Amino acid sequence: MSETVTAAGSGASATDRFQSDKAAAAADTPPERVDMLAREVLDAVHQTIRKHEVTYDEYNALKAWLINVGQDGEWPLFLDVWVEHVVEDVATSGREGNKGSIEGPYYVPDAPEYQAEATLPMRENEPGTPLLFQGQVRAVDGTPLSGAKVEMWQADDEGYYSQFAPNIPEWNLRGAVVADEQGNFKINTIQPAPYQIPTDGSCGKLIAAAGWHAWRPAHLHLKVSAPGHQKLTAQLYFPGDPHNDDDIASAVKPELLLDVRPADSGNGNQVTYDFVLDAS
Ligand code: MBD
Ligand code: FE
Repeated sequence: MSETVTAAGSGASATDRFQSDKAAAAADTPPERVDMLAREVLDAVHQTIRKHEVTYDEYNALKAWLINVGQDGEWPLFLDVWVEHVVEDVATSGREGNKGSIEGPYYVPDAPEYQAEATLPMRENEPGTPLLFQGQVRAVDGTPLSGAKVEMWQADDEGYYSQFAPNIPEWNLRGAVVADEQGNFKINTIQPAPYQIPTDGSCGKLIAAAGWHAWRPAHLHLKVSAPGHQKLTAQLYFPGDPHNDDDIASAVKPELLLDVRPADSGNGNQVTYDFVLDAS
């Protein structure tokens, strides 16, 4: 029997991933700052309770829900969907180069590396519309960034990510492409499907209880880096997607919409998108 896709399955994978890649690199935050931040967050919670006269039943429902978020492994999903976009905004507000967007819970480092013109790893007859994604990486002053690295990861045509859903090859639709001397790259992939965050876990319960929807518009994830420059984490979106205007993760910006056209090859679509990186 094949494993099914569950919130607890993808949640456990995302939690393990985070614990092994990022949790150890905890910020060295001074106690004065921890004190200030913790107090202000708690003050905001207390104020909300007083303002809306939160009941014991509601308090206990919240307590049970918070316990379940952890048990489902959905803290990475919860935080990346409802909090990360503000952290990203604050962290990148001074940049002159490309707008970025949130990383989300499904990045995996050290994907297979390719030179300048590549096809992302995919299954034989990978379902979906072929997409040629090409562009150039430059500095703010227009200098091409020779040897820049473009890491890309995305959902498949059913909205599933490799390593976070069962029965998908390990590096499916994940790769790192090293641009040529002129900073140019060409990546062959397929167009991802819109993504619905798991509805059978705690995040899904919140969405249902609040009468929200669980959709993110179809998107490509990217990290673009070059020596001496700030790494750009971005997502790119497809015009016409019904959820570009109401992404559950609030991670769409107008600068991140692609201008997709029929491919010159006659096979699927193509799009050109250039990246401009700020100096570090
Ligand atoms: C995703 O694919 C995603 O990109 C984010 C930010 C949250 C949940 C799923
Ligand atoms: Fe995603």
